Amino acid sequence: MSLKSTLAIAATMLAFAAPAAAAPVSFSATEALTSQGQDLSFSFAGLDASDGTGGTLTLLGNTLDLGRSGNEYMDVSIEGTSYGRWSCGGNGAQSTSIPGWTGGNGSRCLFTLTINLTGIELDGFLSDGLVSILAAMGNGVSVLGDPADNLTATLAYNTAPLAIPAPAGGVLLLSGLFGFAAMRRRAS
Ligand SMILES: [Ca+2]
Repeated sequence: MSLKSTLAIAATMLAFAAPAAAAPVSFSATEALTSQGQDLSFSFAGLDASDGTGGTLTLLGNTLDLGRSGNEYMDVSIEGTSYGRWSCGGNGAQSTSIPGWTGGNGSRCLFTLTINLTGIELDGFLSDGLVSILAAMGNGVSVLGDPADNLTATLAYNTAPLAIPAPAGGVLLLSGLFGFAAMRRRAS
C-alpha cells in the first residue's frame, strides 16, 4: 500500500470521525393582545442543546401601544430572569427605548427588539428542553385593534454538533498509521 493511499484512508477515517456541523434552529410564536395590560407569554418545548455559543431572543412588535404615556411598556423576562423594561419612545417609567422602532408617537408601534443571550444564559434555560418567555405589559398598554396588537417571539441558536465518539475514530486512525508503519518495516 502506498503512502498516498494510506493517507487517503486516514483522511477518510478522519472525515467520518469528525462531528457533524452545528445547525441553526429557530422557534417562533405570535400572541395577540386582547385586553388592556395583558401579559403575553411564549413557551418553546422539546428543544435540543445548543453548541454553547449563545443565541438571540427577537421580539417583533406589530402595532403595540408601547409608549405614549408612563404605563405603556413591557417587562421582558425569560424564566424569571429580567431582560429589561422596554417601550417605544423610552418615556415609560425607567424604560429603555426599543432601537429602531417606528410608529406614530409610540402608539401603534412597530419594532424588532433583539436580546442577545450568552452561552451560559441560554444553556441554563435549555437544560430542561423548555424555554418560557414573558412580556409583561404595563397597565397602560391598550388594545387598539387596528390592525394587530401582537408580539412575535423568536428564539434562535445553533444546536450542538452530533456527538460521535471521538476515541473510536482516533483508534481507527491510529491503527491505520501503525499498520502503515508495520508495512514499511516489512518492506525494508
Ligand atoms: Ca428551561
